[in-house]
Amino acid sequence: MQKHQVVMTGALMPPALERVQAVCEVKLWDQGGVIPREVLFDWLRDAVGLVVTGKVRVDDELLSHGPNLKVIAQSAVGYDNIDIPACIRHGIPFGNTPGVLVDATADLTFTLLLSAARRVHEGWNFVREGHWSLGKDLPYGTDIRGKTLGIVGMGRIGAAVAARARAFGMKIIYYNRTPRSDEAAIGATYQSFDSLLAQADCIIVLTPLSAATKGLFGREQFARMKPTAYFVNASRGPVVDTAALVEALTTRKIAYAALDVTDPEPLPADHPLLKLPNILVTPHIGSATTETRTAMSQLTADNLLAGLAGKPLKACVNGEVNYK
Ligand code: 8YV
Repeated sequence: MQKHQVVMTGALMPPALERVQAVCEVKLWDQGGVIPREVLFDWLRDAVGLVVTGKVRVDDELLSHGPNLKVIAQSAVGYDNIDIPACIRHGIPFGNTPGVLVDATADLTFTLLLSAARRVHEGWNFVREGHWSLGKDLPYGTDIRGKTLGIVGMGRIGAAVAARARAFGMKIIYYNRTPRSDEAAIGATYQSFDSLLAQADCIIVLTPLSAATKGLFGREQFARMKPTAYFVNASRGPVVDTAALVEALTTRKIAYAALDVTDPEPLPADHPLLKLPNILVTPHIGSATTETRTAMSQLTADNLLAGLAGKPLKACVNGEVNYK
C-alpha cells in the first residue's frame, strides 16, 4: 500500500511519531529552529498531511503550495499562527491539542507566581554567587495566602490555575469575554477588566492571542494596577506590549513580572527585559513535560490520521469545513 506523504515541521514524541511513520512517508524538519518557508513550500507540493509543532505561519500563501493537503494537525492548543478562515477556504480541517496540556500548563503558571513571590531564582543566584556564605540578606518575598488573584482568560487552564490558587488560600476574580455559568464550581468572581486590574494583587494572563487581545496589556493597563502587583503571562507574548512592560517594571508601576511567553520569542539574550531585577522569564515551557508532550503528540497523530482517512478529527477547530 502506498504511504501518505506527510510533512512535519518538528518531531512528535516517539510513540506518536512511530504510529504516523507506520502509515505515512514523513518529511521531518529535524535541524532545529523553524523550518525555512521555502523548504516548507517545496516539501508541501506532494503532501496530503501537515503536522505543525512550532512557530509556523499557516496562511493562504502556504496553503496554495500544498494543493493536495487533506489535514493540518498542530501540537499545541493555541492556534494564533493559523489562518482558520484560509483553512476553511481551502477545505482543510485543522486540529489542535486541547485538554491534554491543562495541568502541566497550570502547574508551570502557578510555579511562576510562587517563584516570583518567594524570590526562588534570586535565592538560587544569591547562594551560587556566594552572598549567603558572606552573611548577606536576601530581600523578603511576599505571601500569596489571603491575596487577590486576577485571572484574565478563564478557560480550562484558567480554571485549573484557580483550583491551585484556592488551595493556597487566594481570593480569585477573573475577566473573560463572557462570564462563566459555573463560577461557584471554579470559586472565582467575574469582574470588569478595569476593576480586575485595580483590585488584583497578582494577575495571571491566560487569554488566547487574537486581534482583540493583541496588546491588551499596555501602558494604561499597567498604570491601573497596584504598584505591588505581580504580573504573570503564560498565554502568548503579543498580548502584552513589551515596551510598556519594561517601562512599568523600571518605574515600579508594578512590582514584578514572571513570563513564560514573550514578544519577541525567543527573547534575545541582550533584551531590555532581561536587564531588569524584578523579572523572571522561562522559555515557553508551559506544556514541556515528557508526559504532556507525549499526550499532545498522540492527539496530534490522532487528528492527522483521522483527517487522512477522511474522518472527523478528534479535536477540530474548524469543524464546519467541507472535507476534501
Ligand atoms: C506549545 C502552547 O507547546 O499549546 C500551546 O498553545 O503554547 C504550548 O503548549 C507550543 O505552542 C509549541 O508547540
